Amino acid sequence: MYRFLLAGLAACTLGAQAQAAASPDTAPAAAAAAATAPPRADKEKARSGKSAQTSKTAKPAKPAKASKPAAERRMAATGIPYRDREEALRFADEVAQRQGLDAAWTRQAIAQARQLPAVQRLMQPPPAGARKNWALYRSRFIDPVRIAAGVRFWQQHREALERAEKDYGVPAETIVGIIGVETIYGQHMGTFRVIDALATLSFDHPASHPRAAERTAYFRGELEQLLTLAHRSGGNPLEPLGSYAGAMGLPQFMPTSWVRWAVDFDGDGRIDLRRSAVDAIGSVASYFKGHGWQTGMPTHYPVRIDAARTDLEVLLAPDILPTFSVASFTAKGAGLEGAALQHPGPLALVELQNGDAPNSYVAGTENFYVITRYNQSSYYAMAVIELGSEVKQAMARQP
Ligand SMILES: [Ca+2]
Repeated sequence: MYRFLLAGLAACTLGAQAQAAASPDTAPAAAAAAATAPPRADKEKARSGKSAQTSKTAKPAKPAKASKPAAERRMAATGIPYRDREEALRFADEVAQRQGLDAAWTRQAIAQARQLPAVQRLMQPPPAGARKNWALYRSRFIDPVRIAAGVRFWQQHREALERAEKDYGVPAETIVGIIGVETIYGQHMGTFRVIDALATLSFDHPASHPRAAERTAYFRGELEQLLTLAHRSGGNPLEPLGSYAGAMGLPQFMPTSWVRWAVDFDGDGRIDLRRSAVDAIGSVASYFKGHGWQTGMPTHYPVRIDAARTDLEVLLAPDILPTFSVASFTAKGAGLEGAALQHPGPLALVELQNGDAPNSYVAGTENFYVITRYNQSSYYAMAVIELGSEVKQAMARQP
């Protein structure tokens, strides 16, 4: 069903799409559903499979009354088409004009997109003020079942992982960590129609979200890209399935990321991130390389924090953006040792809250920051790193 996207890719100039740096590029798993876990409010990362089930089984927020006609009840359960929404149809016209598409075609596509109450519910921001909980967040992604699936994935795709590391400099364990956290190696890729998810978030994003306006603009950009890809390749924009945020395939790429970073890594002439694990592997590596991954650089180092003398206020001010030289970092009371003392680039002090327990800290490098370009969350990045590491260790124990 993604064949059309490849043709779309062929028609597009790679790199022509501006990557929205502040936007969630992909929409993986866990955070939104976890009120205590999500480090930021912008995590549409509820487990895609879980949300998919939700979409199938959840009742609409206001169930239709029994007296309503059957068609209306069905509509409430499956979503209201955008065919009567002037704003949505105007958007279809604008996309047609901007992208040089057939306006009747874009209108027809948008008219068949549906507003999904489940998507709106899943996109609600977590309650403000809740302490985050790294230990809880970690436990959602790192467990024996997911580690075992990671070992099987690594064994099955060893050649592609090695080739990705050679071509892009991104270690196998990082790629294995991403695909495991995102979809458990393809087990939960989402069952929402991508056009429904993107239309709902473009025209009916929950207004209560603190960044609703910015995110509406972001999702409109993604919807525009979906339509453009489908139109240029003669594909059906209603076909692709994905998460409730519109992310697709094993690596949960959004349409703009697909256009810009996805690669045909198995060489069959098309890009298929849903059925080709090899394409997914190459595409994740390509994404990281494109976001500045540096070959051989660790993602983080242990750090010693001393409440009496570490200047946390200054060290935490830049958040996860690596800012401090080793000398500056240690002068502010963040203790490093061994290889960390020789680290050539800037570091960030990464704080992970543990609910009521003491915080955890690591010294994040520029490669740690690159992982957060996949999902802007230090908790997400640590989960990816630790899952990859656990799978790697389990691989080493294999006979
Ligand atoms: Ca391919």
